[in-house]
Amino acid sequence: MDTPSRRKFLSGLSAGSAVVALGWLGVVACDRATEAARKEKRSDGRPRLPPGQYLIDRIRPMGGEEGDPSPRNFRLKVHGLVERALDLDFAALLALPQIDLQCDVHCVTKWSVLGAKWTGVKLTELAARAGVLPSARHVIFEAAFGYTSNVLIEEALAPNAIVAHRYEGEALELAHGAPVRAIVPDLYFWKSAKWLTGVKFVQDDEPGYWETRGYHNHADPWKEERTTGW
Ligand SMILES: Nc1nc2c(c(=O)[nH]1)N[C@H]1C(S)=C(S)[C@@H](COP(=O)(O)O)O[C@H]1N2
Ligand SMILES: [Mo]
Repeated sequence: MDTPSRRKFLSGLSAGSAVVALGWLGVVACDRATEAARKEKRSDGRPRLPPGQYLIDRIRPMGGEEGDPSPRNFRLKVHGLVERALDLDFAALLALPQIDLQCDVHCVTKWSVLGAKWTGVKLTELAARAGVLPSARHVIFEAAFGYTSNVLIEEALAPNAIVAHRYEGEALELAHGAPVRAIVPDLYFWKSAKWLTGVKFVQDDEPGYWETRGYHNHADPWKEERTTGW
């Protein structure tokens, strides 16, 4: 049997197996990178890749209620336990000292991205300008439609915690929090509020959107603090 339809069927088969083989090669390459990252150590001695995570190349859009992406309408309030509250528009944010940050990102759904590049302003910069009071213990990130996340002040004021407006050299995309999001690389990514509207310094903890829905209050990827264990 060598009919046109059979030939079509056979060529379809080989095209199909080529796609399967390419997909398989991709998986193997990715597994190698994942294994290498597991063996690599960070400067703090922890493995580059936290337990249970696998590598992908670019952050994935994970949803959420999108805020207004227009820089023109953007305002960021830095408030709470501070000497002088700040209310910054986009130009005022860009006028502050900017840093280029390269960091690893870990999502609780188990993907990680190594060496993600961000541009923005350090939380320590905002804290210094607002004059954070010594009584402040936690930072609450506030975002569009009431999304919040809570971070211990010493973790929010780590040198790699920033508010970012660029990812991989481009203005932040809407799905990733345009125009500005928080980045706290050493905690699971849900702490990194997108469509950021406020940074509030408080004394008493205020568990946020996911933290009041069963996610772990602290979210350390190396301790796999994913959920409260429901
Ligand atoms: N405002 C806001 N920020 C948010 C969320 C959200 O729903 N709303 N989701 C969080 C969660 S659960 C994750 S995993 C990351 C995902 O960021 P990404 O979509 O840029 O990958 O954003 C976090 N920031
Ligand atoms: Mo998430």
